[in-house]
Amino acid sequence: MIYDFFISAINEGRKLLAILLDPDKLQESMLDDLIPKINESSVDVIFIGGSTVPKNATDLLVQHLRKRTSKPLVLFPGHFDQITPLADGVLFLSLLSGRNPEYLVNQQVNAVPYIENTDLEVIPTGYILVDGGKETAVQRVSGTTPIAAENIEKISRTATAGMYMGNKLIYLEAGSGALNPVAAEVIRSVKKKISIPLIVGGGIRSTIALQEAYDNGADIVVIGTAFEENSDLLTKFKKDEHIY
Ligand code: 1GP
Repeated sequence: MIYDFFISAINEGRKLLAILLDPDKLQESMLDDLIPKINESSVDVIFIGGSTVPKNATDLLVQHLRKRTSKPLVLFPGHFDQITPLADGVLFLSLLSGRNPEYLVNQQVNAVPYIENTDLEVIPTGYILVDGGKETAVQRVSGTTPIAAENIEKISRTATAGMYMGNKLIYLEAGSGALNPVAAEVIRSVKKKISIPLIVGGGIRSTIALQEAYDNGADIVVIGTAFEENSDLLTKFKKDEHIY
C-alpha cells in the first residue's frame, strides 16, 4: 500500500522523491529517454497528472509506464476524468486554499464512479496553493487565488484545518514551473503544526532547492518541470542512494 510505504519510509527517517509526469506534455519519444533514467534513479514514486490533460491521455501514459517500470504509479488529477483504474493510487485532492466549491467538493463527487469498484488506493490530500511568483496552470484552471507566500499564518492554519478534516497528506504547491518554490519558513511553520506527511512541490529545479525543502520539513518533494527539461538531472539521484 502506497500510504503505508510513505509512513514507514518517513518513520525510518527517509525523505521521498516523486517525479511528476504530465500526460499533456510528454510524447512517447520522451518516455523512451525518461523511463530508464527514472528506473535507475532513487525516485520513489511517480505522480501522474496535469491541469489540462486530453481525455484518455492518462490511461495511455499509465499503461505505458506499467509495462516499463515497477515504481508506484499515483494519480495527481487536475480533473476527475484523469482517473484511471490502471494506476496504483490516487491523491484525492481538495483545493483548500481556494474557495471554489468545484475543487472543494464537486470534482470529488464526480470522481466516485471512476474510483469505486477499482483497486485504486485513495489517499485524501489537502492541497494548498501558495503564490509562486507567477500565475500557474492550477490557479488558472481552478479559478482560485493562491495564498500569499508571506501569509504564513494562513497557510499553516489551512494545513492544520486540512488535517483536522481527515486528510492523510498535506501538499504545499507553488504551481508547476513556479518562479519561487514554497519558502523554507512556510514549510517549517506548516511542518510544526501537522502530524501527517508533508508534500512540497512547484518550482524546485536543483538539488540545493530539494535539500532545502527536506531540511525544513518536507517529507516528499515533487519535481516535474526540471526533470522534463533536463532528464539528466535524474542521474544525480542514483538508485539506492538516498539523500537521507
Ligand atoms: C506541480 O508540484 C508540481 O504540481 C511540480 O512542479 O513542475 O515546477 O516541478 P514543477
